[in-house]
Amino acid sequence: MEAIWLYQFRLIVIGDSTVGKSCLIRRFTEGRFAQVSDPTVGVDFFSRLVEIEPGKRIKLQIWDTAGQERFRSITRAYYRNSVGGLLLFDITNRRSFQNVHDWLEEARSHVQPHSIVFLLVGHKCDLEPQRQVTRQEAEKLAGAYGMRYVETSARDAINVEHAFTELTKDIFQLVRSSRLKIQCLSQELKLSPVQSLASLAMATAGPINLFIIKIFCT
Ligand SMILES: Nc1nc2c(ncn2[C@@H]2O[C@H](COP(=O)(O)OP(=O)(O)OP(=O)(O)O)[C@@H](O)[C@H]2O)c(=O)[nH]1
Ligand SMILES: [Mg+2]
Repeated sequence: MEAIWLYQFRLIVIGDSTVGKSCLIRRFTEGRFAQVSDPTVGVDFFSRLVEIEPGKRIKLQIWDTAGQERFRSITRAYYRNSVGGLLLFDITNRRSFQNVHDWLEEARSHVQPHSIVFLLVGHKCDLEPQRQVTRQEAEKLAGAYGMRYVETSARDAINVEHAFTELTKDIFQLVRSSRLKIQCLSQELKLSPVQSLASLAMATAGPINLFIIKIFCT
């Protein structure tokens, strides 16, 4: 029997308040854009399937966090079980770009000794005339952190699919190379902390649903 999805990945979306995190996620999961978007209170949850290769589907559990400082103690708790993340800034808001470093530090300090695969996202790219951060400097910063850089617009649906799919593929590559600690949804399957996909496939004789939560720093 073909599995509905091969794996579940937990993703976290972070960045300053009003950079457009909730709108980006809603565009991806619900296919719509609302001009008026209330600030997120604490954390919201979304999910969607993505097909990364023909017949290979991944279920994404997406945690939409509040950018406002007053919710930081709540949002911190969600780093721990995330395998990937989108780190957003608004290309029309230089301050949100300057804060990227702090967001990354915050994330790193809460997932150690593991790490999260981040994608740097320059959002609201439909507002080109108001741009305050050049693509070159954002690419340079992403490169320095070993991340990819993508520019998106929830309003005009630019690169939204691309951003989530590329991040999912990057995580999948790590799964393939077995640099993951795997937590299985099925209680019957007793897995060692790190187990190669090949041995997993042999053990189960077919596709299984895995809940990928952690990546080892290698
Ligand atoms: N032009 C434009 N505006 C956008 C886009 N995405 C979001 N916005 C606007 O940006 C504002 C903030 O969007 P949200 O998605 O609520 O921001 P957020 O990052 O979730 O904010 P917090 O929940 O407070 O952390 C809203 O007025 C949106 O309409 C976009 O792609 N283009
Ligand atoms: Mg929000």
